[in-house]
Amino acid sequence: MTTSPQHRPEEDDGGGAPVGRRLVLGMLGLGVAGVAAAPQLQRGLESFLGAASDKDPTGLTDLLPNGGGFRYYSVAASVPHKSASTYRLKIDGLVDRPTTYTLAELRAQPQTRLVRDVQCVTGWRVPSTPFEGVRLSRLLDAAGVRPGARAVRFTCFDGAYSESLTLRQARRADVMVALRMQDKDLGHSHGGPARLYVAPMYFYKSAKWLSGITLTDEVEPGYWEKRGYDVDAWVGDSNGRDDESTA
Ligand SMILES: Nc1nc2c(c(=O)[nH]1)N[C@H]1C(S)=C(S)[C@@H](COP(=O)(O)O)O[C@H]1N2
Ligand SMILES: [Mo]
Repeated sequence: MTTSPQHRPEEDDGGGAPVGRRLVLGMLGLGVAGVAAAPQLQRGLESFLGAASDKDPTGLTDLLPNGGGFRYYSVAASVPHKSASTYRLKIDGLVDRPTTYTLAELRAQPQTRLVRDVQCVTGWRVPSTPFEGVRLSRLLDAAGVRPGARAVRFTCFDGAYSESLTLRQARRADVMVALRMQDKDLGHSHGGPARLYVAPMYFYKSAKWLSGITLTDEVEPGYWEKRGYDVDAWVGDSNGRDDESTA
């Protein structure tokens, strides 16, 4: 047994098994009822499927909702869908001009495109993945960050997940509110209509279904960080488990 914190949403308090895994287990005839009680089976299945798409000997991971080497992660059992007309992103806290953006307003801002590897802390990686959206620094400047602000907290309309960055990290040019991924509008399962994208950090920093950006005086650890993950999640330089043996 390992003593390091694990990255297994299906074992968390309140969460359900990720939909993609239910789908695959169902396809394999294993049923759904035993999933939450059978993390060992879950891990066995994961190694059977391969840790990344290019190692998947079965092609089964292509049938997951996200396909393309991505794993679907949600700590919430179900997440409401937001459309272009119902989506809102609110920026508040220690700012001079609290602002609520519609999706159209976010799309009307200058867009930045970045192509980097996506790296989950459990070992899977998706190389050269394009993300497009609005630089977070731009939204922060528009809101007028007050001198006392030191950190940014992100909240999600799944009602469960949260993330955080220092203000300095949040102002980096490779941190954005992403509206597109792989040259398509961000779909629901990848956190659409808008997610945070923190290119230089492990993918758990990239909060899906982003609904709130709050300027605060200090960093408040996010969902996984309260459960043992590093707040400063630089790829290759934190968590000490960037390898498949711990997935
Ligand atoms: N709201 C929310 N955002 C989240 C998560 C989550 O469970 N809920 N999981 C994180 C983790 S651990 C990873 S690896 C990525 C997965 O993104 P994907 O589902 O688009 O592959 O989302 C991150 N953002
Ligand atoms: Mo992850």
